[in-house]
Amino acid sequence: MCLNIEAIRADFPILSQKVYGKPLVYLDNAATTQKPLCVINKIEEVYTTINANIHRGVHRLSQLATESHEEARKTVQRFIHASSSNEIVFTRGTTESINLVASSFCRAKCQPGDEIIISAMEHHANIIPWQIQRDITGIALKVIPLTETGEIRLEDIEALISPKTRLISLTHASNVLGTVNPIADVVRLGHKYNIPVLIDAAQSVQHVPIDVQALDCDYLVFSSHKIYGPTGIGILYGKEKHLEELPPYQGGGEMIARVTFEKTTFNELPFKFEAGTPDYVGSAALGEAIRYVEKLGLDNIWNQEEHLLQYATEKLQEIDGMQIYGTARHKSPVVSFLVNGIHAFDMGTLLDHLGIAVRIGHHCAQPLMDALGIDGTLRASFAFYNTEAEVDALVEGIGKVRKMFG
Ligand code: 7TS
Repeated sequence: MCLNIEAIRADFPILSQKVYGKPLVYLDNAATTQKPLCVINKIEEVYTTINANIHRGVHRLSQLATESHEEARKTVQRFIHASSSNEIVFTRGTTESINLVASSFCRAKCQPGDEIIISAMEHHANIIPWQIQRDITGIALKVIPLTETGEIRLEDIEALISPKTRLISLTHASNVLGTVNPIADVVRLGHKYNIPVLIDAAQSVQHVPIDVQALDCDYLVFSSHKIYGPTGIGILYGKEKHLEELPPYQGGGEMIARVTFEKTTFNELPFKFEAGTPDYVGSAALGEAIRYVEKLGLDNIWNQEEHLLQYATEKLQEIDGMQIYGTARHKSPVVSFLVNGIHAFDMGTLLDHLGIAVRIGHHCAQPLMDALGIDGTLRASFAFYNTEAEVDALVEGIGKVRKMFG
């Protein structure tokens, strides 16, 4: 089925805005996605009808707010095909989810000298939490190198695995190169050596269906705001057997069973990892976003986005002096590029004045920039609501900027 993009765009009020008097061309979807009206309305609905702190009230509003929050957990469970809603932990986002696993996992499972494997294409969110643990626990980080096309090879991962490897933590899709990693193969490889695998799905869950049971990954993390939901909330999926074994990340209300000054026992999953008042407004809105995505269908979403990726790649390649970073066979809808002789900052600023929103810089992946030997790139990233006409506007805009630079 083909999506009716015109009708879909009407669901996103922000897309009809003008910036500097020009129609907004929003091509920064890998940073955050725009929100459909149903998500925006859900936030208002919770605040205007059922707002109350959850899990602790006998009163009606508290019960309704609790039901709404737990219903959202089930929606996430269904969406990623987890076997139990106990495996779905609400966090502040991908970053907090990885920090949670890094902190609790290293405390429970790692000795000095133990090793965690990550890749050279990771976002800082999947590097620094491990470095913090390296300084606390004495673990070592090992880094999977990239090929010329910006891909990883299973044999390179296997070569890094040692008896001291405790976890592989890998992004599903690179936020810079677009590379989609063969995560099912990586999980199989890890499990061959009894090593659990964490998947950073921040750049994939909005584009392709994910089935954590079929994939058999041990942990999977993502952010609501990149899948058309609100900011400030995200997901940690963990197999129940793993989450049972990990100690809490933060202490406070909600996460306890019994507290005395001498000793505290902790609540059951998933509440053990949810200290403090949860974002029950965000969870309801995330649930709404997921239903919106399900209604469009991830297969239809991917068809449209893959088409845009191909169209944009072809058109951009026709520009003189164009260098595209990341030419993997399987890519998410992200194109990073530089145009000879023009600094990304200048190009990004001038495109902005034409109403075109692209991201510039290192994209929170400085080690990757070092590996590429550059400071940063421009990045156009697409969502299903983008159009060929918007790609044309980008290409035309780049042409204008090139003329200005003679
Ligand atoms: N992992 C990946 C692969 C990401 O792309 C991002 C955010 C994160 C983790 C962190 O997500 P957060 O929601 O916790 O911040 N990536 C980007 C980006 O590419 N531009 O802005 C944010």
